[in-house]
Amino acid sequence: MIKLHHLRFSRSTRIIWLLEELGISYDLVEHHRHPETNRSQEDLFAIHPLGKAPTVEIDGHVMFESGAIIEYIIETRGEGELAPASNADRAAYLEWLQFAEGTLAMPVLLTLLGPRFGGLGDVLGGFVGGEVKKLLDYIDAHLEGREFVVGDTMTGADINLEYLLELSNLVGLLDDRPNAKAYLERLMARPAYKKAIEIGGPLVDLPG
Ligand SMILES: N[C@@H](CCC(=O)N[C@@H](CS)C(=O)NCC(=O)O)C(=O)O
Repeated sequence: MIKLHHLRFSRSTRIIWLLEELGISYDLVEHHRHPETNRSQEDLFAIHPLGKAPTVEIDGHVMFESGAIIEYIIETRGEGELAPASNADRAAYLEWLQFAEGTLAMPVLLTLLGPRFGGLGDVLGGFVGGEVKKLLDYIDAHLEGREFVVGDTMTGADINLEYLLELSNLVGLLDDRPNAKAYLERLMARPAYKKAIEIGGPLVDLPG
């Protein structure tokens, strides 16, 4: 049985969503952020020295890093679901699966976290703003006429990307990117996504 360590208000909702899409049963262990620092606490560090969410206990391994977890679960338990429908799409699939955390996450998260730490300043702010614009424009253009980022069916790449688009949307970054916004809304309307939110709570702790 997969044991999923879920941190409230975090990316680990992705893995709840993945498991709900695939109809795989799992044990969920809920962890909470420190009320002041907003970081992981000892209970998550007791599972893995990095204290990151998501972390899963699977096939005798304690595994972190969303993209690897998504790929491993799809490969070992997906029975073809959420994998690219055609082998010809595999290169693009791996590229998009890794793009979310490898390239998009840092500038999006710095944009969101910057104000909490007194702003990014002109130089870093300029760099991050330029990256966010370039990357979100790229995603928006790629999604023109497409339902999913790869092929004609949903894959793990869509699940990994959604979290960062949802954060981007919260700060208005998708307002002028209609393809990305419509794609995000389609993903958020999926029954398994809604179930994941019911189980794991919202991705972000919004005031009020
Ligand atoms: N690239 C990693 C990032 C993992 C990560 O930073 N998770 C955040 C939650 S969204 C976390 O564990 N934050 C708590 C902390 O670092 O103290 C992944 O996609 O799994």
